[in-house]
Amino acid sequence: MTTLFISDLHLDTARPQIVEQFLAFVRDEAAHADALYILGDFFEAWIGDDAAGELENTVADALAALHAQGVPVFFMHGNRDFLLGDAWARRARLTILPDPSVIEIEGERILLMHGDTLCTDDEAYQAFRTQTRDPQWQRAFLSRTLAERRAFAAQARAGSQRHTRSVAEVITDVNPDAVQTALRM
Ligand SMILES: [Mn+2]
Repeated sequence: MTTLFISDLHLDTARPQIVEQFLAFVRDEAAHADALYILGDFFEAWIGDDAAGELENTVADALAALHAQGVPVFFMHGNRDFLLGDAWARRARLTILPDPSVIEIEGERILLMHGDTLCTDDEAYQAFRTQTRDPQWQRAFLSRTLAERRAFAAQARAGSQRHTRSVAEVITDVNPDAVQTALRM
């Protein structure tokens, strides 16, 4: 039994070697696994399934091929690709899991999280997270033009970089108590 877990690949057209490594990983390793779990920030950014380009299509094809070979693929949203939706999930033949999820492998319970919910001291981020995970906010955002969405994403990324630089790491990192509480679930 081999279950594979990956996260934070931040796939991006700007870094084709990571995309190549992922495709090789699917071909050489994941193809022989019992399941593949992708735990968020798979993509550097995601502004809507309708914005999928060559990179996203190539990755969808690779995952769909994996599914066709009998390897189930699960995906959990990260803080970058939280807008990855049902349309792309269907195309890539993956199952979206809620964050957190508890799975069981060989009798052992395993807690799956992306981890950003554990950064409880970072109030600015948690406020942003609450806003952007709201279905109504997401509907409104996804109804905007691609150019508007790209501009928002660039702004959010710049704001996030400024925030990470200006706030102590102890604030932006996970809170130890939140980790303890999560592990007791
Ligand atoms: Mn992340």
